Amino acid sequence: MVLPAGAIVTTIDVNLTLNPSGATPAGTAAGYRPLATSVVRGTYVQFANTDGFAHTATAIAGSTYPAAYPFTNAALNASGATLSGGFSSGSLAAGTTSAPILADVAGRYIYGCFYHYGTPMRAEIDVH
Ligand SMILES: [Cu+2]
Repeated sequence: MVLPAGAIVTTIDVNLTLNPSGATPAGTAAGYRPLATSVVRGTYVQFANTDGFAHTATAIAGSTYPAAYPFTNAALNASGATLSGGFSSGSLAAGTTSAPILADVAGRYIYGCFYHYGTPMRAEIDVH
């Protein structure tokens, strides 16, 4: 994906080994840093896996973390160019970074990891 000139990209760190867990408006979260990322509408987010093993960052419907496991195997494939349209980083190998995703509509977007949702590897993006 080629970003427009002057595009602002916020990188969310993906690391279940090092990033602390904590409370967020959507519930208890872990594995991403920040656990609640605030971005301005019209900017982009991307996910950088700095861990030693694979993760995903995959959209979850709703605005609080569901108790039941929310993903299908589709999470393992990269999809989605906008937060509002749903997205997945796909399976991000250690040391890799996802495609940028446009923060197109204000709101709270929750997401989590296909492999470690129960850890609880999940977080939120708040678009203003
Ligand atoms: Cu994970």
